[in-house]
Amino acid sequence: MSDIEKKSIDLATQEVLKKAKDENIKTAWDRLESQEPQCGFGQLGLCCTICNMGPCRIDPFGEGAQVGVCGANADTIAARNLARKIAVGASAHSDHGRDVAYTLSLLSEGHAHDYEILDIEKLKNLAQEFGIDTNKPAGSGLASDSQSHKVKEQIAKELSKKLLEEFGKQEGELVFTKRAPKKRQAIWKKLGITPRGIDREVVELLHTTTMGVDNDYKNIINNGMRCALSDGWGGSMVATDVQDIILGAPEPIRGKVNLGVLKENCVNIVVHGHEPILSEMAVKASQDPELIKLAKAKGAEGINLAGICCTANEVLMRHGVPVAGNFLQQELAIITGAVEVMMVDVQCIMPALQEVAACFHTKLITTNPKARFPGVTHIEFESEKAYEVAKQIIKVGIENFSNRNKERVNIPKYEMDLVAGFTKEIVFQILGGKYRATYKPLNEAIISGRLRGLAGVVGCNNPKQTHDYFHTTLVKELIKNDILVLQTGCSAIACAKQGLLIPEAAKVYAGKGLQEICEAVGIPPVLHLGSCVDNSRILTAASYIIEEGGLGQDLSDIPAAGCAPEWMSEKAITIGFYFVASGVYTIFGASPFATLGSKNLTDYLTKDLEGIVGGRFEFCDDPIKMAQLMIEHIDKKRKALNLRPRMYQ
Ligand code: SF4
Ligand code: MSK
Repeated sequence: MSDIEKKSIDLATQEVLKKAKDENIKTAWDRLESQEPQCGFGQLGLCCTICNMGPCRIDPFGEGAQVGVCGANADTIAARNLARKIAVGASAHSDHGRDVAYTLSLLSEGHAHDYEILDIEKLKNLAQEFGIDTNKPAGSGLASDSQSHKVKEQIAKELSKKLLEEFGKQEGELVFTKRAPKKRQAIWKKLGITPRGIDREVVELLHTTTMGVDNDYKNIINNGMRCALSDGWGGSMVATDVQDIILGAPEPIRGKVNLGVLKENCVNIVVHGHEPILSEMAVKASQDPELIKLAKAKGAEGINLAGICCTANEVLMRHGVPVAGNFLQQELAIITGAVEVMMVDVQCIMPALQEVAACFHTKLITTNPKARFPGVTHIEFESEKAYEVAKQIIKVGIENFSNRNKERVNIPKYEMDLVAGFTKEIVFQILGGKYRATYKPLNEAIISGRLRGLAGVVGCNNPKQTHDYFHTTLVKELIKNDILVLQTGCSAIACAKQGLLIPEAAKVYAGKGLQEICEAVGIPPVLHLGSCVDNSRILTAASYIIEEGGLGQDLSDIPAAGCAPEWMSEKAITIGFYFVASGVYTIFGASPFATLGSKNLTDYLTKDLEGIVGGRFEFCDDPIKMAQLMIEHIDKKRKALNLRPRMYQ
């Protein structure tokens, strides 16, 4: 295996990495090498920088210091480090949710003219969930759609107010927690981890993990779980549901993936980050006849929009916009030499992009006041003039087309088809038919053993692991064993590139039972549910499964497991914690988890939690072993439910 093959299994990535090497352009893999050996104390979670008496570190061999200056031991330090990552991850997703809810508020007041309420049914359902009467009171004088219904803007106004209150709530619990099965709600209540206001949970976790507050590692983790739940059943759910309302709920849609989606003769605009509110407008602007005309006048054949990371997943799910790549391909997209503009919003945007872009004609454009680079063009997004901003950015790309050095363009000829856009509602419809939407066929498939179980495989890439290898090897092994895989984020992009997200993949890779289901309903064996915040769709879908009946009373009863095989982001830690706290057995991949320096904490996470919340963590660095562990867990749950074994061996 060559050095480049060790870096990535993806042929497009390998090709561009060769180009980067030839042209002496550094990427994340090179920078990782220059960091090695990475700090062992940091890897073990044993370094503390919380106060200015430190930094302190605990000797993992038991010979040197076993406590910091303040007296904190390995358990406290490792637990605090981990909990702070949960708080950061929750803040990122939840701040995204807040911004989307705020856009809904502006829209309801007539200030965000470029958006409209596209999913009225979802708006009404959500309003009812929040106790808003969608009928106008008799004699209220409110303008109405019909005799008795409030206009959608009025509902949106009341709803956005309630949603925004979820962030600052001082009393009571998050409304979305009621979506969980009753038994799960009771577990949270008993443990005192039902999340309250989203901001409150983040702030409280930061408070209790500062110097001299919470010193009990178990208590720190319990508070961490409550904070994580405020993301999964709070901020992320707000983001997902409100985006569906104002951008439209996704439906299964075909698309293309990998660097080959960049077009040699077009102006290439790449959107990257997480929040789709602006990129949605970029999609519209890229189809603007006036801009297409301008692009043609500059010698291009047209405007080609493509995405990276989760912003890509969002515009793919709703419009079929091609995906240029996942996290580790952001620099590579620029290194193709064919990108006129990379416009970024927030999260997962490497600071290195500025330097890589400077090697080419590519203009890096920041759009969010929260995420800027020194010296980089900033065109600020405002909901009130979203389309105008999107047009302005695309114009920059068009003007930049003539600066492209054709000699340096090298777009790898690799692209793959995929189907995305599976939501909890769509699964209902596909499986139950339009007029009798139900999860019954899914539950029955699991009960009968045709389907062995379900798996959620999510998360990032990490240059410490062979790019995409863990995601695809694990997922292939799971579907071979009749496990239907639900995916989000960069993991979905990884598997899509290997052809696992097309219905035809079932025949090639899936076990007989899963194959029968995929063929009967025309779905791929791996379902793409969206971006990282859309992990909330998995939680709600799992709750529907319990509601449908036959698979236990609680989320922890379902024959299901989760995994983040190539994770890197703090957000992945938060997602892991809200899955575990919701009762899901969850495996984290090879990169060292910042807990291992404390045996007590590691045991608590990987053993004790199962008896407390029904889910637990596992750390594993081999994708086949990960699959075996997930299958063992799924079989254990089947046995507990008294289900017959798998239909086909
Ligand atoms: Fe050291 Fe304690 Fe301060 Fe951490 S909080 S840096 S362990 S003195
Ligand atoms: S983008 S959080 S690298 S999945 Fe959601 Fe990908 Fe991980 Fe960012």
